[in-house]
Amino acid sequence: MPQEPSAPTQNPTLLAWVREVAAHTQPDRIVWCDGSQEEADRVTAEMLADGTLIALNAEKNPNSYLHRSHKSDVARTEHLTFICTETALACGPTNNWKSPADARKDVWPWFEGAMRGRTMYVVPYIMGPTTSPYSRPGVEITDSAYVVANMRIMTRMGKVALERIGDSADFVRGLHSLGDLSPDRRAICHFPQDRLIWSVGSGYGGNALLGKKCHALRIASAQGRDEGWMAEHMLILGLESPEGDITYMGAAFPSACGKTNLAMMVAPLTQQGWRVWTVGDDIAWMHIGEDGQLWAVNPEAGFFGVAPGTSLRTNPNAIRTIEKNAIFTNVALADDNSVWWEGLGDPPAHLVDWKGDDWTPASTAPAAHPNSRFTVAAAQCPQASPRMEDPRGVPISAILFGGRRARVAPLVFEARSWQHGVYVGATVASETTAAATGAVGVVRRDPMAMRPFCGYNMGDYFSHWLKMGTKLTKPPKVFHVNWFRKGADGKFLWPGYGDNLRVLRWVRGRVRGEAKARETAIGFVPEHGELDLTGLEGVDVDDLLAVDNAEWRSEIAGQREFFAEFGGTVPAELSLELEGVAARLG
Ligand code: GTP
Ligand code: SPV
Ligand code: MN
Repeated sequence: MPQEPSAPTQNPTLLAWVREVAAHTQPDRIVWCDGSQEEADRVTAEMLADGTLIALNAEKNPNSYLHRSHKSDVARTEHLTFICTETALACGPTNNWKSPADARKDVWPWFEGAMRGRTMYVVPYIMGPTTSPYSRPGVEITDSAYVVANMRIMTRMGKVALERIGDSADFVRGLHSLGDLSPDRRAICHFPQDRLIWSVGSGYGGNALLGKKCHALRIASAQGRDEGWMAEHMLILGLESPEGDITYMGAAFPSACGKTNLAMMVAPLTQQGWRVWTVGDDIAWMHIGEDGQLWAVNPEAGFFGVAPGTSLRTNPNAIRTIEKNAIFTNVALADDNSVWWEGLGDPPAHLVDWKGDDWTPASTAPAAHPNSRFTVAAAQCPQASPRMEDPRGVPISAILFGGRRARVAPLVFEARSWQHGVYVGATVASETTAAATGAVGVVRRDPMAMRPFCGYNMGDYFSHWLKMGTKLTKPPKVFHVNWFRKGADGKFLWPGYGDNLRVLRWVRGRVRGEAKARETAIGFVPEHGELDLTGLEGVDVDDLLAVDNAEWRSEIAGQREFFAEFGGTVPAELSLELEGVAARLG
């Protein structure tokens, strides 16, 4: 057993857990993280010394670093992610189930001695604005210095969190070890009833930064069900009009389907006077306010954003945000120690790719991993909303669901009601992306973009959505968008990125009762001429808004099959909405 340093807390629950974990994992040393600059400098220096980090060009990327993760550990591993409830029914058909007893039998032994020769970091953190009543603390124990550095950016970490926890036992416990990084001994287990997470065998993103998907979505969604609030895979943005009013919206798109980009969007020149304020880019915690509206806070303090596709043209705000103090993971390294990824611009004649091998423009494999990412403080975003730290959050007037659909889903449509909107969210389908391991480009159902992140049976989750709606006197209007529709030539029909503002303007218009719509079988689409297309050339908006009844009839068949997988836990209201659409399609 290592010598226990004088712990900066007397919290009996926390001390007992740290002791129990140390006895089992047997680290060489225990470090309690305080979140100070001095500590960050020390941890960074250690990672530079052992090769975990590579320092980037001090002029082009000041105070920024590159990390290359293990080649078999580059994305979330959904097939190794488990919800450990007593019954399989509580977990539901969209999650992998492991009983708590089986988790203790199968996974706990992988932690035994796992931290030998390593440092065990105790990382207290807060998800949510420091003084918000909606914020929730957690403690992650990890043997990865990279995780510590990322958690410092992504959460309010250290002393401030320990103070918030005080002597309370009410904090989420997350145990993380790199283990031997073998996919054969990798598991990410969630125990919603115990507010506990075990993650072993991966050092990457959502598998390892336990405050993010594990706590702020899987555990928090179960907590929200119990306590009457919602934890969602949503960006939060404020759309400011030339008149100065701001409409706040939440948008749930599956992983790598455009949340960061929409949240940070810069309006095209032809849309002068409009601007978007970023409140969050990945997760929203939403509560019912005393005014009967839905209020959202961003539980995170940073962005863990997809690098490929990010450029001055597509997302100038992101480029400015990552100019300094950033950690890049699995991007390519140029000869001058600056970073590069597909979509950034023309590649230099030589690069070192994400695996550490030489790369030239003649190489066939991508230089940056398709799921390579940047970690950066949200406050560095030039359009960071002044409300980002508001303890009450922001009032949400519209919720957007969306996915990547080459066909079927039009550019935008509005749901008929909250209940119809819950059905629209529950039946979202999207092509899979590199954000998780497995095949890319396969259409699957991803309800509310939460399929990989819901900590309980999604049928019950749909009921929770319906129940929240009955308590809202002013529920947000619900929309579905699709930036990814393709033409017969296989090219995107819509320019996307900043031009998505045109769709947000119509959404605002609908919220305010100003914009006109036309009814279709699936919902309301913009009336002709209602989308401002000034300055856009060669965009066939009729094609983009088309609702093909034949395509939708087979879509409905797929939705019925999906609901049937739940064996009766899908609320009757949603089947009613489904059959309503089917009837209107004829
Ligand atoms: P997670 O962090 O995985 O939850 O993803 P995200 O939803 O925040 O996705 P992000 O905004 O990082 O976008 C993922 C990829 O989609 C990037 O390569 C973007 O360049 C691309 N993308 C984003 N918005 C658009 C768009 O409007 N049109 C097109 N064609 N591509 C887009
Ligand atoms: C996602 O996959 O939705 C992400 C990245 O936001 S990760 O943190 O790896 O989950
Ligand atoms: Mn995400």
